[in-house]
Amino acid sequence: MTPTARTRTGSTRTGSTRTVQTHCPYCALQCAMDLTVVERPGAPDSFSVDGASFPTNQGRLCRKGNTAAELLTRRHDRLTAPLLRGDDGELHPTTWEAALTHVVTEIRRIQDEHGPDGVGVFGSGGLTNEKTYALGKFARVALGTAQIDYNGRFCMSSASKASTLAFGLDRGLPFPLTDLDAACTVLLLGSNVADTMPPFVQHLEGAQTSGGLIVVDPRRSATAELTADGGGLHIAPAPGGDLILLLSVAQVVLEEGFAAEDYLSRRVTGLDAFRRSVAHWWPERAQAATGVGADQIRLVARRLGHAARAARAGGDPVYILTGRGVEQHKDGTDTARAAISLALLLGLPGSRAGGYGTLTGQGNGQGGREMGQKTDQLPGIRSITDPADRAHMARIWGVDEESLPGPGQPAAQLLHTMGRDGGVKGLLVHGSNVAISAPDAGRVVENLRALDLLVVADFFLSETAEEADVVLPVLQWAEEDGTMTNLEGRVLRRRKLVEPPSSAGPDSGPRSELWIWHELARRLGRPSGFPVDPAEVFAEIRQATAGAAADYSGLDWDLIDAGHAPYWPVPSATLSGEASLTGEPIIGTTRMFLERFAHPDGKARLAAITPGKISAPAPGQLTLTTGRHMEHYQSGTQTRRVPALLDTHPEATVAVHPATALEHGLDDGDQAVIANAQGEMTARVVCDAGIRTDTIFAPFHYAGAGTANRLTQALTDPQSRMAEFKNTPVTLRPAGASRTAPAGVTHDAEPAVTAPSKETRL
Ligand SMILES: Nc1nc2c(c(=O)[nH]1)N[C@H]1C(S)=C(S)[C@@H](COP(=O)(O)OP(=O)(O)OC[C@H]3O[C@@H](n4cnc5c(=O)[nH]c(N)nc54)[C@H](O)[C@@H]3O)O[C@H]1N2
Ligand SMILES: Nc1nc2c(c(=O)[nH]1)N[C@H]1C(S)=C(S)[C@@H](COP(=O)(O)OP(=O)(O)OC[C@H]3O[C@@H](n4cnc5c(=O)[nH]c(N)nc54)[C@H](O)[C@@H]3O)O[C@H]1N2
Ligand code: SF4
Ligand SMILES: [Mo]
Repeated sequence: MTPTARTRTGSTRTGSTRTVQTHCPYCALQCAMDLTVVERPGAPDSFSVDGASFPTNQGRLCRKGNTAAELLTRRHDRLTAPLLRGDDGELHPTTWEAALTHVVTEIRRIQDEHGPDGVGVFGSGGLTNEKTYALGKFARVALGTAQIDYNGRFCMSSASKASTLAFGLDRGLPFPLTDLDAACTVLLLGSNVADTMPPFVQHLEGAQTSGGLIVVDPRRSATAELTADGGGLHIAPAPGGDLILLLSVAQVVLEEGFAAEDYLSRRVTGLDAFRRSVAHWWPERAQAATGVGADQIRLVARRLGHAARAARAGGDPVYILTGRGVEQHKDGTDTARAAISLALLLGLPGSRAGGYGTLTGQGNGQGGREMGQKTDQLPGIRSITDPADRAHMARIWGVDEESLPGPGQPAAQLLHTMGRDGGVKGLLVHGSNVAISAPDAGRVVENLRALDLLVVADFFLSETAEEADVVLPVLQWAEEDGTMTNLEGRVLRRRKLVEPPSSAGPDSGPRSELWIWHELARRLGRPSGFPVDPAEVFAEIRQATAGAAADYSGLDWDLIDAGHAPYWPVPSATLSGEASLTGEPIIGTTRMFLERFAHPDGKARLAAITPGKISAPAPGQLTLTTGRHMEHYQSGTQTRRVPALLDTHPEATVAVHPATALEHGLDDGDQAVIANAQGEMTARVVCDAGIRTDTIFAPFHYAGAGTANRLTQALTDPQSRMAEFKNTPVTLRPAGASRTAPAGVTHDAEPAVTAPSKETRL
């Protein structure tokens, strides 16, 4: 059971010491922390961070959280004044007045020439709810552009689409994270929580010790390693093999009578179509396409089948969870849908027997995907094409419904066409470093340079900001107030502790983004509607989302400030409170779908899933997959500036199986060149006997020649428009060796049956 979490109510002051109760600036686990500043006259402030009691982290923090305050003290590279590119081609400090005047003049010029859609906006799942909401409104109302999308397209879009199709609604974890503590079995696909959310691992301990932790990952990640204790399983498919693997597990579940017949008939539609579509994926057929032995596929199905049967009879629950490893593919939606379908077959979602969840990634990855910065969406997960949703938002925003644009281009398309025919000519970026994190980053950088106007708001000069015409210095984390929605759908308070550093000149210094949009809107002829106070924006979010799927209307700023961290949806009518197991007051919908799913008939949807052609590397090629180190966050703008983190992982690396390294003339510690038709990257080889021999793994955190996204292709999932980040054909050679013909784009062929290395087999 969860220890009681005290309500996290605000700030305390003793002498020159002040502490705020807040949450980590990085990932969606949103670990609670007490952040303290000691103000010393004549000396720089000093900061300390302590993990605090909250159900997701229970006092623990990872190395990133522990060192988060170091970024508050950086002076030499913190952006403190707006920068404007001069005639000499260099960025020079300027005043806000000059910077904003330039931005507005250029926006007007571009829109006069190319229409409102000539200017685009790129947002982020790292922004607070208030900033996300205001950015979506700014794009539609002040710029009048359809061209807004955000980095969550590269993160949560496949799982979000799949959950919406299957359940009618997408909340990453539709249950409290602490429900996992009681699990006997957890199937974790393509997620490396031991590195990406270390305090999360404590919630897997129950499943781990009872031998029920099953991790699916082409390499023996730190999380896969957890299966070594207690008799869990590590299954190592070839990258992209997950879809057929899941369909085959489902085939065995159906064939061997493990399906939850009663639950399926009461709560689910589409079973027959799904059953027909998986019927031919018997394990012996699936093993060639997945790189996983038929015996292992059966073993997974039987373990899940037995555990779920016991759970339905009142035993410990069973969960199926997905991460980016299975979702960031050109068939990521189908793969997430297959995971959900398996959970439905076993009778888990919306029941006490367990459930399905996706592990949201960015700090506000959940709120960020529901406040209207997605190109096809309005706040509350309203649809930008639905007449009733448009009418509601037009009323809230005080504009004509006809003036609201429709959907624009999703992230990859926006970035791959900008600066070219048919693409935007101006782009405003808030909270993303696309020069490093977007697919086919080489093309993205070329396109950034081709724009007439690139405006980047950041607190450091990211690699994307380096390309900008105008850089706007903004507030970071502990310098601003706001709310964030964590991976369980709980709405949390981010609290301001300190003022931003001042700058040398007058009329400069970092400003809040709410202020920036207020000022830009005013200059663009929208003098009202863009408040600078986050509490005021939050009040508008309540109205905007009232009656919508992601309903925040029953919340208010003071309630969240009082530390209740409610779970959405919170329609006004349910604002009554519910006592949790721990006595902590909780408001909102802790467990979703217990009575009904969110489709109009209350039922979840199964449907036929038909995999497309299977791609496999051509002879001589390897599959590159990408991901994360514990010490670096995303494009690394922040964590590459924390010395302790940079020292641990100072440069790009590539994990290569020792046999593969030998075959390619490489040894541990050598510099290698990884290449294909998109580009090349250079990385230091780390020999890893835990990775498949046909697969190599590189983190995407680095700039310059170490940018893994120089290699990723512009392929996207047709349903979610997620990019293919985790299955890229490449060649590998020692740095300095002569170049052989680069690998082309994915070649469609019968898949190579490459057995996982001995170490990765069970
Ligand atoms: N340290 C750190 N933590 C983070 C972040 C960070 O940048 N750094 N980012 C945050 C964000 S935004 C996100 S989205 C989450 C991401 O969190 P995760 O989803 O855990 O992160 P990844 O490392 O991208 O991928 C997870 C695993 O998928 C495996 N994988 C790769 N290809 C495949 C495949 O085809 N199939 C399967 N089954 N597995 C595959 C990789 O080997 C990797 O171990 O982390 C959050 N937390
Ligand atoms: N190859 C490969 N590529 C990937 C992935 C992968 O697994 N493999 N994962 C994808 C995923 S899941 C994600 S989420 C993306 C993330 O990649 P990005 O979108 O690049 O995310 P960050 O590196 O977090 O970039 C955030 C930038 O915004 C700044 N920033 C932080 N907070 C704020 C704020 O409040 N306002 C403003 N204006 N700026 C702020 C930071 O300093 C930083 O420069 O990368 C994607 N790219
Ligand atoms: S796990 Fe995520 S939220 Fe927790 S301390 Fe680490 S980066 Fe911060
Ligand atoms: Mo992400």
